[in-house]
Amino acid sequence: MTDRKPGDSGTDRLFAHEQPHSDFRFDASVARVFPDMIRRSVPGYTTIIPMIEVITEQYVQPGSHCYDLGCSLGASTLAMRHGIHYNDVTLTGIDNSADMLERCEHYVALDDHSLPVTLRCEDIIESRFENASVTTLNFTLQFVAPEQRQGLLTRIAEATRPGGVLILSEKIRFESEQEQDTQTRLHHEFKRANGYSDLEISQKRAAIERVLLPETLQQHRERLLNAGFDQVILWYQCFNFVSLLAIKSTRNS
Ligand code: GEK
Repeated sequence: MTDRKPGDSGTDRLFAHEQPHSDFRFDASVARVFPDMIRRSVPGYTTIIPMIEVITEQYVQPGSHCYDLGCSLGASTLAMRHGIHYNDVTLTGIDNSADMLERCEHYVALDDHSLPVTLRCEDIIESRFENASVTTLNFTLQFVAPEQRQGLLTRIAEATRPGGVLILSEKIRFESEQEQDTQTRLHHEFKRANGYSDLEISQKRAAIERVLLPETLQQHRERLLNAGFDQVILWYQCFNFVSLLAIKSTRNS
């Protein structure tokens, strides 16, 4: 198709032409344009990434493990890496898309930080976590089957040290139909302002509808508390996209 190298990234035109419906998948064509796609589609993404570095720096503990679950091309992984100033900390990025991880390896290699990054191609539902201080789910939980979300978060909370955190960013939905409509319209305006056509917006929406299943802020809060986190803070919101900080209290130590 092109002679681009794996580290190159293209402009997202995946839904620019009329095409038969198929569910969205994190395949090679998505991996090729992913940095452009996520920046132009997710309000706040370009703010959240550098803040993941700031939050990691605050909560990482010496001798602990850090995890980036659903790491894609490693933007959140590298933000975490730059926030880690202990050389006895491990950082692991996990994704179940081999196409994404293949490109992720190149971005990690191009990055100038010395902390080793381990990349694992696996389903996070089956991953094992231990001795964690900072774990990130940056727009990944929304792709996990709803009935598997509580179990995953409980395993993360159990593996998290006192004083450790989970950074959880998600697209959310709203109880109020009126707010749902307004926030969705504003999100689509954001995409239009970033150069997506009405056709691209509607075809992407149809492709992702059965794959990305958003929940309300209250559902997320309750699940995180049930999982064993002690405090849940909404630290960022832009339209229907939020990021939460779930903290495991030091009192349990
Ligand atoms: C970033 N965090 O740039 N197991 C492993 N990986 C999964 C699973 C699963 N069960 N389900 C989905 N993924 C990144 C962005 S993108 C968000 C994360 C988006 C992976 C999937 O392959 C994809 O790479 C990632 O989660 C979600 O900060 O595209 O909106």
